[in-house]
Amino acid sequence: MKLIQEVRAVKSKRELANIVRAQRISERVLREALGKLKINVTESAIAEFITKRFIKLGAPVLSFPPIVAFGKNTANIHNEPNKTKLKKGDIIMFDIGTTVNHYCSDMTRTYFFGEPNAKQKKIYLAVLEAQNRAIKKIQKGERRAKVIDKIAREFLAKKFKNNFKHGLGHGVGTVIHEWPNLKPKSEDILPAGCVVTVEPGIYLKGFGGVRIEDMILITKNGYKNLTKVPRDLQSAIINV
Ligand SMILES: [Mn+2]
Repeated sequence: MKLIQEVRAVKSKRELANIVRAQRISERVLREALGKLKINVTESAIAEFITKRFIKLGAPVLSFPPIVAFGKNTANIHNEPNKTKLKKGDIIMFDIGTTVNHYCSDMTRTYFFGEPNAKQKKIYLAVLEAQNRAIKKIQKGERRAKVIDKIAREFLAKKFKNNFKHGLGHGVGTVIHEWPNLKPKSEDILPAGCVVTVEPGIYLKGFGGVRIEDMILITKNGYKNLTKVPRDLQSAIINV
């Protein structure tokens, strides 16, 4: 017999449409927030802007309070937006999502305020590669959560030791973190029709961090990426 969490993980067309609508609204809000970035703006001002725009766009119940982090604060996995001001050379992290008819979206993007330095670039490209490897594994038919997690984790460990400090991803539905869990000890098998995040990250205390998070629909033979915001390095650089 299937557990209720496994039944709930498989989304109907209608459920999926709600998740996608929530995600598209998030993408619009992210674009707008990028337009508000300027020297000395605070994390909390940007977070408040994001919340206001979700309300204005008819999706006032957020999946979780927006995470906005500048500079060293990007090393905090769940940074609480504060009065930290944006400076040239900062890493910027957004982790945002909202709900449509109770269905959540979840997305993280990391940007550079000005040309990134060598170390910032190295972290970004490694996290992106880890994400791509995990997604490729899903594309090839791997459905064991811990194996998908391992692909990303082992790749990052070679370069950044144990600084990938959370699971690779989680299911998304009416709850922002639901079954299945993509993490090292998970016994979960991803069923076709479930929506999961793939969100590797590297966090270096005193320096900063990078996380890139997409929502993926698991299909019978592969996957569909539900996140439409580009994540190549060039797209992550904001001209100052
Ligand atoms: Mn997430």
